[in-house]
Amino acid sequence: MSMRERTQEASLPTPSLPEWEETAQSEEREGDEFSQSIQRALDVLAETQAEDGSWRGDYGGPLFLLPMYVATHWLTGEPLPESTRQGMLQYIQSVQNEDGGWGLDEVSSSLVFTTSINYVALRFLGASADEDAAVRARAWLHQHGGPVGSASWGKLLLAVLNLYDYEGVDPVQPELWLLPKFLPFHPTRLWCHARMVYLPMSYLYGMRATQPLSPLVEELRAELYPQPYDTIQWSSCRGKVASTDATYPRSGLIRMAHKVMSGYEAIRRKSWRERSLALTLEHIRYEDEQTHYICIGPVNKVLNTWVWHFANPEGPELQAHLKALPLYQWETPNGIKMQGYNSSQLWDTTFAVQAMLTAQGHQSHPNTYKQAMDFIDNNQVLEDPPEAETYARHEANGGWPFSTLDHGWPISDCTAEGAKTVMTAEDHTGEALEPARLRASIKWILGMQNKDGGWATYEPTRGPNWLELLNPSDVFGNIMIDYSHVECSSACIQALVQYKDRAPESLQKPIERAIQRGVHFLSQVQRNDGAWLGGWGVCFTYGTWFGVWGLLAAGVPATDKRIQQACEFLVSHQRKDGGWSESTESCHTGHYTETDESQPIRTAWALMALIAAGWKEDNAIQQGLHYLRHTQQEDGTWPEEHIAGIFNQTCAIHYDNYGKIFPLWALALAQQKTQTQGFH
Ligand code: LAN
Repeated sequence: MSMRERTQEASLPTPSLPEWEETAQSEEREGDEFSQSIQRALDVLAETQAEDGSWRGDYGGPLFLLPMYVATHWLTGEPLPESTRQGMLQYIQSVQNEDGGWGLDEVSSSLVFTTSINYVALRFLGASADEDAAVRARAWLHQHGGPVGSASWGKLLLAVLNLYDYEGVDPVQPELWLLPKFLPFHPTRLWCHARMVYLPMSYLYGMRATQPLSPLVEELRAELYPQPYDTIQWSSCRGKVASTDATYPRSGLIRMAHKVMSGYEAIRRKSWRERSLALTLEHIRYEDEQTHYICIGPVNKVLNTWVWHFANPEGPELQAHLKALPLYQWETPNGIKMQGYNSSQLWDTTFAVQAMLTAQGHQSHPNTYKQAMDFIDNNQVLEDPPEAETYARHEANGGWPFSTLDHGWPISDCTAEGAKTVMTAEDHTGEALEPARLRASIKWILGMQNKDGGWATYEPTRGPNWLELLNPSDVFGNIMIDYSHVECSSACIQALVQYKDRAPESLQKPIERAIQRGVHFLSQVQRNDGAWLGGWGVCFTYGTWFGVWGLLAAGVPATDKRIQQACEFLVSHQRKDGGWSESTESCHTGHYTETDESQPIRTAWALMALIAAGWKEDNAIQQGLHYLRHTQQEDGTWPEEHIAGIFNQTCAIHYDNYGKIFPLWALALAQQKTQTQGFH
């Protein structure tokens, strides 16, 4: 049965004994409408493309970021423009929970950590302590014991602001960087994001960086705590975490490590501290310079700025940091927030182009297509970091980053999607990326494969799994080492498969082997119910889309049990209206959980898996397409949906452009399948 027939079946009541001509006409109408949906979605992409050829969008969501941004201006005395100040105030108030607190992200329940620092930010931005938002926040905070129960990051941030005593901060010492490199817990073994966050933290802790007291700080000390500030027994606050903040209760090992480190802190040698501060500052400088002061992520961006404020307040480093800070700002109708990265531009653009190519959008929207390709072309990393070994950097030549070349840290799946995009573009248009550059990207992918056959994010895994027992964050899961992920692995397999026919003889074998090992990894991490758990998108629909595409690309037949089970899993969660509605809760609990309504992006992910697998049962594809077509709005967009991204199992993050890309891609894929091979 063709897709048109099936779509018609889902969307129209079956006529009793239709004349064949009538059927043919209505099929044609359906087909036209289908094409129109695709055209309208392509128009939206064209209309929303940024000048540099990429797509930019809201990449916010975590609620610990903006307070850090605001505090940077407070610390350095650099004034915020008035409209920015107001926009930030508006945003903080718009994401306050009904109970008066703030969650880890825009959709989660209140934590002491984020409530404390958002409260401080409100006051730094000029809100008075008597305002309703502040009164409600204080009530929540006092009920939960005040900042002494904050997750660890909150305590350190408050300590720098002189709103918490360093005696009550669990130690994070710069001397760890002086340890021999072969130790499995040497900082260079950590996931680069954890490494780059704890690096400036250890500097600030090591020098006990503290802002001088001021009248507002005195007021805040009185407002934040349920008890008088001077009566707090700080050393007993170490290790204390309120139940709201103890998402990952501390292991015996980290408790023991903290005890040892506290013991060391009492007897430490001055010269070791000085040496380690100098060494960590050198690493911080390197990271700043390599990333043009953008830094690998939002947290180390702010913390590195703070480091320079204390280390060299009049120096050029602080100025360079302040200049780059607004790259993290994003304005929404709800006010101004700080984003989770300097943008998601490269990542979104590779998907947008792949969706366009599937929809033949390079023909209907040639300028949009060309500019997007230029962006991808201009943002490939073409050199390795200097002195990579000294600074524990993995090679980078050939990789693509998540945001921009200036940021510069390449990532496995961003590189794979970049490579896939340029190869698919070549297949469609004949225009190719310079072969040496494409080859470099593939070699980089090959060099990133882990021993388990999978791919992690920025670096091959460097440390043992048990390092997770030393996770001191309280609120984030899986941050200690760079783990292999289904998404990264699938994307890398797809890129390698696509490259195989273009590969020089010398690379044929290594590529073939890497693909087989990758397939082994994907099979290993598939769950018994057929699903894959996504790490970076919500959640099973996202992970399963990647799992299925990875296996299919590697030549696993659609009839294989692994693919069949994955499809059955997806179909078993399809709703009556044809859509899928998975919620962020799935990522926290590991069980498929739904929101109140179907969501276009999740629906597109599930459909893309089913369509690629040629799923025949239950009219599932037709109903899904029907849902997508009928939820598309007049202007070609889909209604805004629940937050679609996640990281470290707990924190939700917006991927604004996904709503423009994935429904389009799913529709285009369905149309392409009909045209090329009949639907099945
Ligand atoms: C990101 C953003 C991109 C994302 C994808 C490329 C989508 C993914 O497939 C691999 C992982 C990656 C690179 C990723 C990892 C975690 C990040 C960097 C983030 C979600 C953006 C912000 C987050 C970072 C860790 C936030 C700071 C918090 C810490 C716990 C250190």
